[in-house]
Amino acid sequence: MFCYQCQETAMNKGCSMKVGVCGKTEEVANLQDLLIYALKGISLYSLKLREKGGVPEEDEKRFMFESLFATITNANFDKDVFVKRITRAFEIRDAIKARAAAAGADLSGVTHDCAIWNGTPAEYDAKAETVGVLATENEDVRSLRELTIYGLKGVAAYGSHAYHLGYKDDEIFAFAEKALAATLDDGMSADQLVALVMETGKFGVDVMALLDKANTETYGNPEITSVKIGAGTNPGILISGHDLRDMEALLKQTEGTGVDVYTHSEMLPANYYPAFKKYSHFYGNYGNAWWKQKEEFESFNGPVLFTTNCIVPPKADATYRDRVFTTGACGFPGFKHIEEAADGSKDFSEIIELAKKCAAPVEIESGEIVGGFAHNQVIALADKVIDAVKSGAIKKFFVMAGCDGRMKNREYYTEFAKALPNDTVILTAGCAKYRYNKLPLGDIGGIPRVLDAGQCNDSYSLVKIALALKDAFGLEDVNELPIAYNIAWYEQKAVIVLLALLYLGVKNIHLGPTLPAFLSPNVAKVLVETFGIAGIGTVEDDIKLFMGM
Ligand code: FSO
Ligand code: SF4
Repeated sequence: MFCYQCQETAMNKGCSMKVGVCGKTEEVANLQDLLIYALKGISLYSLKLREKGGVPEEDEKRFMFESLFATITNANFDKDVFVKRITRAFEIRDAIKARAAAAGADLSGVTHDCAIWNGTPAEYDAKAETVGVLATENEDVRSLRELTIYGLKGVAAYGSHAYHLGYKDDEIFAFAEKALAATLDDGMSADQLVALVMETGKFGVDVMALLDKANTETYGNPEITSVKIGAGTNPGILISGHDLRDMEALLKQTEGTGVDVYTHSEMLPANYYPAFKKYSHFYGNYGNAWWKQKEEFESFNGPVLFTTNCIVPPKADATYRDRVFTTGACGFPGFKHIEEAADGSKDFSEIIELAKKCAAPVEIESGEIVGGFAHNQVIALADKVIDAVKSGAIKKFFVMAGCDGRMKNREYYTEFAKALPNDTVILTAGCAKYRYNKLPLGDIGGIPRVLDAGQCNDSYSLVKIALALKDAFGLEDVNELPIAYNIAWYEQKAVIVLLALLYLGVKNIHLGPTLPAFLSPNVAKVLVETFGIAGIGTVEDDIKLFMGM
């Protein structure tokens, strides 16, 4: 096993023991590598099929994206899922190969082992050990290939959510195939690989725009909302992850059952959507970011539904193990998985019946938090915001989007938010917000000092807001705005958010709490020299740096 895809990787070098820091076993880590390898094999033939005017089937494209998604940190820990997916990947690969051949494609050049290996499940473990990240020997090539693949995982996650709502774009699928195939090409120069990374960022922008369209056209534009963070007296179901279609299905199916619905972690922004606010049994948000789940699922008392990452393996004595359900790309051995029916629906009745037998949640905090500052809402307030900037009431915006995590060094973000001068505003998205969204930071002339746009994919909103401000101030370059970027990352969706920002030309992004282990020194140097990427320092030094003091 060797995995270095997330921020919590062992010693900021790589997880190479029997179990990763996230709890992923060696077996699962290796099978994930083999699945990615099989997807590369599919991609080689998909490209050939496309050259002849063909296109992979819908279920094949969806399989590709959900498979990439399943390998994201904390998404799926279930070995059996990966064995099945690998077998299915080889079937799809061979089916696409046959269709490409039938269409007249010349397949004689497709000789890579991933396009032809056809072992049985009994052989997967041994094979998997030979196809991982370290199979690429040159550390810079490995770094750029993996940066591309991690970006693609983010693209695939967001693309999957959009797909669930019926929104898709074949260009994004085609790019993913091209990029996966390119990671096998030993003839690519470092410059070509850097260009591939940038192109991945372009598709990051496209997929976030697609998901934004899917979410807002289906459920309305997020609006300013006060979200209750206490607990009621009815039993509840806690829903986590990012999939709004699952959210809607759960709200519909729980209506009139006497069971309330609460969001956890990244599902908090569901509270901001008009289509969900109409449900009176949608109580509010319970708890904090993903990594607090071991305590918060205990006190919640009722069932929990994961629609995506981030799952933390429960402790041996966890009482909630039997009341956690997964759906979509995520999974954990022992958690019940709710499959999608052939018509695309999901039946959550087992979760609802279980909830009815559970005690109401224990209240762990009380009050309300305010959010819903996605692009439409902020642009509606643009005059107020622009006036505040022009009058000097707002000196600077800080984009503090991304992820939260369990390591102590993330206390930096709470301290940084506290130390920011009172004439600054934080623009946030993703679970990073939990480090400061409950602090009493006040407002500036009615504009809250923490503006939460939504989930990590809603970082797209932050970009739209920045571009609107650029136009409003008549600036040429988005970097001329009084906006600083101090972003926290954890997993691969944050990687695609970062690549999207770089593609859009945003400079001088500070990334923490540590720089990715998968950036080799040379690749890190390119990012520093070309984009001004930097890590974080002490709160005091960074405030001085950002405020130009
Ligand atoms: Fe957080 Fe987890 Fe949304 Fe991530 S819950 S860490 S970047 O999955 O996707 O922000
Ligand atoms: Fe380690 Fe992160 Fe990989 Fe888990 S996802 S094995 S913590 S690098």
